[in-house]
Amino acid sequence: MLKIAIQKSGRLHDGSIDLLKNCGLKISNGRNQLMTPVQNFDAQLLYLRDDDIPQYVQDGVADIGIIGENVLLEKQSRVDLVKKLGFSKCRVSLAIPKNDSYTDVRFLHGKKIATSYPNILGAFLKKHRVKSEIHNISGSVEIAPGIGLADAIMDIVSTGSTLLSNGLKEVETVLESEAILVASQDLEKERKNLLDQLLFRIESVLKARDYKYILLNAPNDNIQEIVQILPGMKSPTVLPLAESGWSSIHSVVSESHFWEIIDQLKDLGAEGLLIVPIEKMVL
Ligand code: PRT
Ligand code: ZN
Repeated sequence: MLKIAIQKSGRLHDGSIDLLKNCGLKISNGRNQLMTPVQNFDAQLLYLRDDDIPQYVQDGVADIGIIGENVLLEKQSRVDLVKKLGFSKCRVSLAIPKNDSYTDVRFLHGKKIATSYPNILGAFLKKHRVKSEIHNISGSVEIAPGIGLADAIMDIVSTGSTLLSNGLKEVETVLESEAILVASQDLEKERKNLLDQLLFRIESVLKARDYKYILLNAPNDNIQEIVQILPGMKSPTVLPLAESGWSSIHSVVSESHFWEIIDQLKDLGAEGLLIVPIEKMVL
């Protein structure tokens, strides 16, 4: 039995549930429950506060967990980072009042900085040999400069609108973060096998999220050139169309690559492009 800890409610909850469901696990969303069994996989879900998950995994109360990388770095728990999961992306940044002029990190010397991430901030200041006063506060960090509690803050930023509406500007990115899968460092064999099975599924789901299935029609004269820029998993499939002189080409491309080559494809006479999501991808 593998015990999987996820956030009970908050920004990581839905992404964690979606990922596990996409891996084929039958689960309920855990409203009003601490623990639910997975019906079709030898696992149990524990619903916890995200801050508690690293410690529970370290202590073996849970075997694996999904948390933000920022939380792992702050807690400094002895757990393994198994996989970056690509959702709940954010950054931990330093921000100062928008009218203050900032040159570089030396600005922070002797200043008061409010944050909920004192360890991450301490390490950053040490690296840059800056001495500041760290104010550890647990919520609403962004109001600290406005009420005279601090000269700067370090907090999570996603769109930047919280900083903007509090009259602050972002001046340094200290850390890029996303949801990660962590595991206990001493999993017994049976649990390690279950983790490997789950990880295989997670990797198939994550690969599929990055890639799209592409179908397009092209004049036969340009097939060679189109195939060159559309490599596919092995090589693209080319099927004749009912209209002579034309073929349908099918392939798999990463979404970012697709946007890079779209103009080239059109210049080569490609028509009727369809981009279709892929659910799972096993290579
Ligand atoms: O109750 P529990 O302790 O479990 O949850 P929590 O309140 O501690 O955490 P939660 O749910 O807010 O966030 C969980 C994780 O989501 C964080 O640890 C990050 O890894 C990740 N994440 C992604 C974020 C954001 N985006 C985010 N925007 N966490 C917080 N924010 C907050 C931020 O603190 C700030 O107040 O959103 C505001 C900034 O957002 P923008 O869009 O205005 O820049
Ligand atoms: Zn939390």
